[in-house]
Amino acid sequence: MTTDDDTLVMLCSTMREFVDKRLIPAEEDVEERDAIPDGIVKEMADLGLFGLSVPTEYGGLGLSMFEEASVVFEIGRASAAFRSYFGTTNGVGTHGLLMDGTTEQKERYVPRIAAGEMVASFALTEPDAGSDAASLRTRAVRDGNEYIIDGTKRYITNAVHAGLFTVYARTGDKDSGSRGISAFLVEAGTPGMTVATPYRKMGFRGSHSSDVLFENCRVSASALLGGEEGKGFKTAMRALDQARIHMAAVAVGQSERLIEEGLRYVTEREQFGRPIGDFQLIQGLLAECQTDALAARALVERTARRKDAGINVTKESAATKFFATEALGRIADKVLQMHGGAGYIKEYPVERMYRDARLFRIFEGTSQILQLVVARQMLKEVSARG
Ligand code: COS
Repeated sequence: MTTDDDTLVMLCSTMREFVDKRLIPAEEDVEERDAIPDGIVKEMADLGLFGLSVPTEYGGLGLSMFEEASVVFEIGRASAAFRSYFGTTNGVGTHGLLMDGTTEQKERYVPRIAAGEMVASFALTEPDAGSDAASLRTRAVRDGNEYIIDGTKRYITNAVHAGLFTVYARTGDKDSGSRGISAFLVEAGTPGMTVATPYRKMGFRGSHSSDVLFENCRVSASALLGGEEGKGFKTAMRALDQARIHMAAVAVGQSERLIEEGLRYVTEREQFGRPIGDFQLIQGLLAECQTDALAARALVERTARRKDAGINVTKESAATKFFATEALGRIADKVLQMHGGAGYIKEYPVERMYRDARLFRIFEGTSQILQLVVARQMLKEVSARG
């Protein structure tokens, strides 16, 4: 741990208070207006949420993975849109830069990112390259002291807010696979780059995802992440390893909030002359939800501690996101069921949370891709033992 236990407890209780007093009361407004109020974005920046995992030398909070997960359990209780606003900046949009960027690249961008002055976005997915990330077709061709980028990126979260994009593009030939992919730091407003109107999604209102189009977009050769071609795919995979632990922690926060909502409802709602929480079938649902949430929390904590210990957690982070997000799906469904008809109308947060929960099993690796990552690592471990 980089922070002592008391400091972490204080930080988490500050976050809990912020969620209860500022974020939860603003949820309906965010849902209605499909936007996070500027004042709340500023408060999130002031609390350091854009730089949770950024080292203190760049102005971040410098939290370990365990500490970051502890904070995210709290923030994750609020509508997922709030976390999403700083999520790419604190996560996939910045991890690659921190892990593989040159000193100049880090000094140029990371302090502004950590201060919340520059939103960072992660541009990997394409119309024909989602789960099969290594098949991406966006090209970056060297031309003197510049690269020319051409291609389309899809479903890029926070693209409309971003000041910086880590764009994954092919510098090798079309058959170069994962080894022909490089990462570029592209600033918003670079000529040749266009951010499309955000998609209308099932949930996550207040969080925006758009296509980003590159047409003859020239960037300086100094935008090549780490100054070396062909390293981009591994950068993206390592960034996702870390981001999946963070995402699993958000899923735990959402699960715990759903359980709070369920408990409130079953203790207030009366049928057959008693609160419905008195009935054993409802108690069964409560116990299943609680068990799933406890198991997910324990798994996130274990994986985070192992990452902090310097252990490769590719397998564990995939398993953790897989379990925690599937658990969230089960919990959202059961808590809605406890609400009966009330769960299907917009007056109760569970209706929104049920729709939001669905995305967790898709972004930053679908459950199916995560299963594949886990099983492949297991088989690799067997063959390494010989
Ligand atoms: N960390 C470091 N290196 C990794 C890695 C990781 N987690 N995962 C893969 N690599 C390396 C491999 O070791 C291999 O290196 P060598 O070329 O030196 O052997 C290289 O990257 C290619 O790996 P692999 O052969 O496993 O790539 P595949 O194309 O077969 O599959 C999957 C990779 C499917 C796991 C990958 O494409 C993936 O995670 N897809 C999902 C992407 C995703 O989550 N998208 C969501 C959008 S972002 S919000």
